Amino acid sequence: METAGKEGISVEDEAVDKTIFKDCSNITFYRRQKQQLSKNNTYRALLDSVTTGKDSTKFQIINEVTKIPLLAEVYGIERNIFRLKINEETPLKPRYEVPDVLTSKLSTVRLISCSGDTGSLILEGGERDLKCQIIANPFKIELLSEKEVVISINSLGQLYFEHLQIPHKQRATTEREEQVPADTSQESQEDLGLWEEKFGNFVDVKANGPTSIGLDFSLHGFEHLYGIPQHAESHRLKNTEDGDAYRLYNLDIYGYQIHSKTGIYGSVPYLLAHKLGRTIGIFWLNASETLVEINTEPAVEYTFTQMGPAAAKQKVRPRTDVRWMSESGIIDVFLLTGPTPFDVFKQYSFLTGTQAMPPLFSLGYHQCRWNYEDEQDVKAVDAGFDEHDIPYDVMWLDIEHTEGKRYFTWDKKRFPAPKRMQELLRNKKRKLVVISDPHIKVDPDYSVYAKAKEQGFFVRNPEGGDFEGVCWPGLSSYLDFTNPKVREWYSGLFAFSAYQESTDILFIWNDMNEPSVFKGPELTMQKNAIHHGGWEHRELHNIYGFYQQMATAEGLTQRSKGKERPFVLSRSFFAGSQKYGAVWTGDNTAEWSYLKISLPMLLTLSITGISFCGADVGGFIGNPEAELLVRWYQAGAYQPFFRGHATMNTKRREPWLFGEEHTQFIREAIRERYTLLPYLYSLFYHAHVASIPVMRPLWVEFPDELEAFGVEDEYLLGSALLVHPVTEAKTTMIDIFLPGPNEIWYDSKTFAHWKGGHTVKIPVALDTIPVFQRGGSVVPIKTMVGKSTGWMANSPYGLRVALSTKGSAMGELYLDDGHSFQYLHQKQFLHRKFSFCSSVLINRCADEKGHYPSKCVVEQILVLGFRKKPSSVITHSSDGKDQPVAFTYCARTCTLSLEKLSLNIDADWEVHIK
Ligand code: NBV
Repeated sequence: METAGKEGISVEDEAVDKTIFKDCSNITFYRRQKQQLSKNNTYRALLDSVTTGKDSTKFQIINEVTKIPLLAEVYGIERNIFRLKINEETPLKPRYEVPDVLTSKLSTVRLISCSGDTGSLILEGGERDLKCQIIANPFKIELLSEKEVVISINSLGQLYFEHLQIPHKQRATTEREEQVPADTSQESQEDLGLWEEKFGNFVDVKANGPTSIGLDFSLHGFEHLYGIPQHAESHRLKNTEDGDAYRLYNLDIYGYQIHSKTGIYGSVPYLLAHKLGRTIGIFWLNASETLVEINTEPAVEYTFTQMGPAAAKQKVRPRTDVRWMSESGIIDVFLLTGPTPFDVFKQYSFLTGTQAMPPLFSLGYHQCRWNYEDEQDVKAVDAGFDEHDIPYDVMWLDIEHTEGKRYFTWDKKRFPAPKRMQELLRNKKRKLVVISDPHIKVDPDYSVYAKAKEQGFFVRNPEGGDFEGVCWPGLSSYLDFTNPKVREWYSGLFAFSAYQESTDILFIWNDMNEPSVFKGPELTMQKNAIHHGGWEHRELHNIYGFYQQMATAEGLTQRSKGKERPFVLSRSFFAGSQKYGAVWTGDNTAEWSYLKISLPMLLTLSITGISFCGADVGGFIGNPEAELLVRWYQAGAYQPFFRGHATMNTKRREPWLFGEEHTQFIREAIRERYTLLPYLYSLFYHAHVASIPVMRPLWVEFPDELEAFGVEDEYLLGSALLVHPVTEAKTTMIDIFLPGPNEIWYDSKTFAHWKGGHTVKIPVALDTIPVFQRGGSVVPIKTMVGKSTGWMANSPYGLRVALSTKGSAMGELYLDDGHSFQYLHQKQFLHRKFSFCSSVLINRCADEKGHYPSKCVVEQILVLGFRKKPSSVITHSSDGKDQPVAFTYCARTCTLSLEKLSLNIDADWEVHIK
């Protein structure tokens, strides 16, 4: 095997070498910012400098010690979003402002200064009663809603801004010398890494000196915070101890530790806070290394007894302080004011875009392994699924499929006829995904390398040559995806004419795009590498992978002349990556604890815009025992991206290798996934058009229920299914919290029901997946499962109707061709609405704009919670024809089942139960 080793980590050795990765004590901008705290460096806003333009209100803020002014700008943005930018007024050169993340449709709302005294200024302009108060001395901003302070900014005085300086050598005679902050003495330079920072054997030479920024936010009344992926941590953010901030720095950490605030693979610098009655969001648009500290002051209640017999009570609201610190760039922060969780989701997607609509096949099951060895292996595994009657949609090929890790090529010995192999898969209505990493083997005979080199498309080192680092192919250069020309060229590499032996069933997987550099500091690119426009890598590290996925998705779209939806899985990501495809949680381990942590990790991604996410089923590293593998398949079947994957040197673990009983349980889990695809696809449509996460933490659906705020071992898939995967070995009983005192929940297998608002204990066997359907919902399913989604296009539908306590239910179905953009450009889609009320189920059009002829029928309707045996059931079609229907009723479970129906999915009809 021609594979370069990763320093400090061998594939056999599964422990993370901690000396490779930094903690806060090794991060000098963190130490500098912490030191500043003690110095009482206050800022004052100069309110007489205020100018109000069409888009923003500008004013100066001045540091009381250094007297250097900063320029602050406050913007009102449609949908009740505020933006605050703080930059140097006259920087020596421009500071990095993150491009390409914000959607182009952003429009500002003119803010009007409505009142204030000499010491403050109040701005308003949003649709609701929201005001932004700028307080001059010390500088502070308060966001008010109905006179209540929701967020205050810089109330702890942690605004921090390191101004660009002329490097030492040139500095002596310039007038700017006075502007250098007092703590840049020779002594502190060494300690605090102003111009140079050491870590292990690595020295980061900083051409621009210290450039870090920071700011604090106090969230009043809030003690539940979520977001800022990616960490292998709980869903609810924890308070950070000194030296233990959440780190946002995209790193390749093989077998990452769980319950750690270390940054892994991707970063979304965005958090949400929730309390009874309000949800808010803070989006810190910065792509450099970022740290977030969180500190909650709990609510306190004081009782004054001296005031007479009726003791007076005074309550101080809880408060959470959040401190953001970034290594460079500017302060550019968006306050999303909610007030509901769904409003915040909309506000965030208004800024960064919504989830791309996935092709239907990509919601099926994916089979991956590092590596499927050769064409024979692929054929055998593919046949194995059919032999064992297990559906799957996609076969994956890892790095060994290439000629010496030269992406876009094939290892001719292993894969002599890639097109033939793809035809085999195509005939089975299946797809292929192959890997394409961002490092390019240094080899003048490799055309991708030669062309990129010739055009100057690689990231450069500070001396001006191409940056070269070690990765899988050995010595490699890294494409500079931040350059639009490089992206355009790279996209072109996916054209059928350029990518030899590729066909339209081949899709792409971007790995190692943090980027991973084996001999680099923290296994990534040195921060002083140079990108397009002369920007240092430090400015944009966290957005590198985002750009690769963007260019890849663009390439796949272009190869079909804009007709077909792409599918791209990326390991690294940033805010807005949802527009380009799916992400996964990287190199997890085959242990129960990793199965368990996958839930909060995916919930966190889901609420930060990235609905299409998953974790390697089975655990990438190590060998899962049969029970763990079964449980992982059961969990994965109810998660958005569903892929089994394993590292090399692990035992083969295709679903049928663990004995008949376990094969059966895995088969059932995967088949259940396929049954649910109409529901899941409809949820993705809502994520795509309305920014509603597919996988939802309980607090999102039950925002008024305190008990739901900390739940992370169960979640809602859409609003109708509550899923509580089993994540512990040998479980025979499980506690399930069923939220909502006015809700009723139905066990999706036994149909037993419970009132919401408490925890129930239910027995579980190895084939039990605890899933509960919410009373009041209709879930569309497929009644027949095929070999893959392609085989199910015309298979019939079923409706699972779960009645609310009032005897009603609602649900939807979205469908289209499952692969093209016709739904968008030609409105070729169907959107149906099902409602059940007064014993009548109605199928109606939910969106008249859409048209899509479908041959599918609804053949089965199951009504849960129907209290008495009906005397007759009649279907009523739109042409006025009535037909009696046979039914069965079970009095014990209160279920009414209608079978052998033939009701067109795309027609209006009613079912009357008498
Ligand atoms: O390409 C090989 C693996 C891949 O299978 C895995 O999913 C990625 O997360 N890749 C990492 C590189 C090797 C890690 C040891």
